[in-house]
Amino acid sequence: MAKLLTGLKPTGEFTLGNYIGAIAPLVQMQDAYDEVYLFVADLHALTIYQDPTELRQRIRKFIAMYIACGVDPAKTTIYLQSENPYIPAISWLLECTTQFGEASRMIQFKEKSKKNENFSVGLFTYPVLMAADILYCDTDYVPVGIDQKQHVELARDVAERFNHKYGETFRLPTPYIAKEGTKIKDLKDPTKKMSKSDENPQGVITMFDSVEQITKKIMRATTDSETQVKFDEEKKPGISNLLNIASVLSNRRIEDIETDFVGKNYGDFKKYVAELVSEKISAIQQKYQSLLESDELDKILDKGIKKSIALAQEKYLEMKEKMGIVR
Ligand code: ATP
Ligand code: LTN
Repeated sequence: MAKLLTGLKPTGEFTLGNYIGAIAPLVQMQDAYDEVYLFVADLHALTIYQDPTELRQRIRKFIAMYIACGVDPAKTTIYLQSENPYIPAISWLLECTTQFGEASRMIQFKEKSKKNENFSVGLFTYPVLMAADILYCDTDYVPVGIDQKQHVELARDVAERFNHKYGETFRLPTPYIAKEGTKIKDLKDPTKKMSKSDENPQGVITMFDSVEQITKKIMRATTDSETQVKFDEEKKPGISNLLNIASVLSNRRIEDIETDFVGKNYGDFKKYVAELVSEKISAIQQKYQSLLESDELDKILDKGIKKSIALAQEKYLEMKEKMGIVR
């Protein structure tokens, strides 16, 4: 009974990086697992202030986008994290099993707290809430981008500690990284991650961009002063990033794509990548539009949350009992 679970924060637009790092691997694997869970991590979004009107719209957009990207609601349980009241309750029990020191080592916290002078306590406890998301339903694998690997490992450590202290309660989760090192980089600054909360939209492709926008962004992507289309993340981060994107979207090996462009210039290569990305995103957008307007989404979410609550309630009661908080 192998299980798979992942979630995305509805902060900013859904990016090509999110699609490649988290959703595409889940779509590929959804048939191979007995149970698959995918949720919108709306409680996680609150760790950094979000405009409530925008957040409300975005949550629905994310759900429609999941399904448009190929997540099948018949196979995958789709839900909103905030509609399950047992998840924050489990998170509290886990906070008391997590060491301050280990939580302090989280790189994302260090980076985000540096950027934000008045950061919230939630930004610090965020990985424990994530551990609750992962552990309540005994997930085996968590498909995430490489930046989230440390958080999944924390969930595993906390689960192990809980099992050791209170008896076998949780399955130990493993991060599933789609392809070693697949971290889609910003098109303008290919040394950093393509991120939805980025200030410069020119470096970020969102799943809502038009063909014109996609083409413009890719044609203007930062490259280097050489001419050879070759994968070399150190010396040619821009070209390597475009090769990564092209390889994932075309399901072809990087070496084969390199061979196609021997003797050609960066412009030809960029045009190829722009066409691949545009084709993929346009097809997804067509499905997305029709979903957004249908009441199908509510039915899917109602079904998903019912299953999620039943599992979380059971786990919460088991944890409480084992920890000694009973009447
Ligand atoms: P933020 O910029 O607000 O931190 P984000 O764009 O990093 O947001 P998340 O919600 O943190 O997005 O990530 C959702 C999932 O997408 C995670 O599994 C994350 O690892 C993955 N992901 C995000 N950006 C990329 C990227 N550039 N390449 C590969 N995977 C990514
Ligand atoms: N922290 C993740 C989103 C997230 C998640 C999860 C991913 C919240 N809970 C559980 C996988 C499993 C992020 O920022 N991308």
